Amino acid sequence: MTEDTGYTPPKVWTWDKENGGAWASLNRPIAGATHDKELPVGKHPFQLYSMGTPNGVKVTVMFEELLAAGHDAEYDAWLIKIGDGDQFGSGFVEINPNSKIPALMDRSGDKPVRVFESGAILMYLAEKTGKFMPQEMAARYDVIQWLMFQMGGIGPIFGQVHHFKRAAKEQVPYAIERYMKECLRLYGVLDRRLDGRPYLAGAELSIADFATLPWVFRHDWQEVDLSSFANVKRWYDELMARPAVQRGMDVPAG
Ligand SMILES: N[C@@H](CCC(=O)N[C@@H](CS)C(=O)NCC(=O)O)C(=O)O
Repeated sequence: MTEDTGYTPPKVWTWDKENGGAWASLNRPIAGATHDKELPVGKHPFQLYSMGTPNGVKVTVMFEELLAAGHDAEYDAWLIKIGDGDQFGSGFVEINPNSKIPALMDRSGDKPVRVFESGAILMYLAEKTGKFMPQEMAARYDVIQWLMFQMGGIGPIFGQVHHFKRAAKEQVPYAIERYMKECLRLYGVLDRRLDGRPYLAGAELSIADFATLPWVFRHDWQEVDLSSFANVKRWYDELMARPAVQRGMDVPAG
């Protein structure tokens, strides 16, 4: 049974005002570009339009790891300020109709290729370079399923934890408890998976690790004590010690 909070949802919901809270200006039920704005283009083959959020830095970690491994993965990283609404500019929406960072334009071939959704960008770069995702089918699906676990589980749930703990205009115990329980359950899944395995997909470092690390990096926001998850902590400390990971976590600033 739902408790009476004094709020009755309208029969047909319409948008008439902002909802309050730190990110209220982004929370609007409209799709498509709101203004004309071309995107800058630099000299490197890859143009990345992004910001230093967990979904953003997973791609810069991948680029920095590719460069460290000797791949031709030079990129320009352009800051898209989501708090200022840059993601609703016409040039950005042409690459990502969903108006969310990160978005990638690969200009290395005859025709430019646009890719949005951070998981798809990681797969694209892995396939293009043959790095951080194996060819053999079973091993490849070990990577893909842990990447999807991050995209469909960790990202959305940890994102709601961050929202309700740090950005919501009021503390909503029901929401915080619901998402914290699921967040801790997901840490438990990661911890069990990493028991006796160096990386999420098994023996080899992969895009599944790059996708998950930036969300675990925010354990202080979630107020999760990593020492309660010893295998996650061992994996986290090892990855965070990698110079390429450290460089990737720092670009693009914002
Ligand atoms: N599933 C998407 C999520 C991307 C996403 O939520 N990006 C956030 C920043 S982490 C964003 O751009 N928010 C802007 C908005 O909601 O308007 C992905 O992984 O690429």
